[in-house]
Amino acid sequence: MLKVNYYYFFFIVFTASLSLSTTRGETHLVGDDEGWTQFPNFTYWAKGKSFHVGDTLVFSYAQELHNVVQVNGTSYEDCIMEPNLGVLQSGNDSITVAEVGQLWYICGVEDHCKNGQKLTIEVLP
Ligand SMILES: [Cu+2]
Repeated sequence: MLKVNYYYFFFIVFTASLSLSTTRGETHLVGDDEGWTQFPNFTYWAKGKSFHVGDTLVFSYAQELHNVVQVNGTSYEDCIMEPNLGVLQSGNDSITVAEVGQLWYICGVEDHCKNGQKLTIEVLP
């Protein structure tokens, strides 16, 4: 009887923590301490991380040097600034991920994207 209660208790704790983590979402500081700049490798940065709906991406950068342009996959590959998906330029931009799927971001300043200032992530449920 005692054993059964124990299992029940852990089940409750487990389910509670699970629902807590899915509703809160995780915050990812893009590029970690380096931030959103030209030279970190964002493919490397994203590797091994998982991104879920409800998570927040924070792009931190010097406002006069960079911006964040959300693009599609083709524009990402070719570094085409396609601003109709949105341009962020506050220097400290938070994006809360709302949907499952692939997301692409580039810096639209000069040739920063071609120098590697681009990030793509796959958002999981
Ligand atoms: Cu830039």
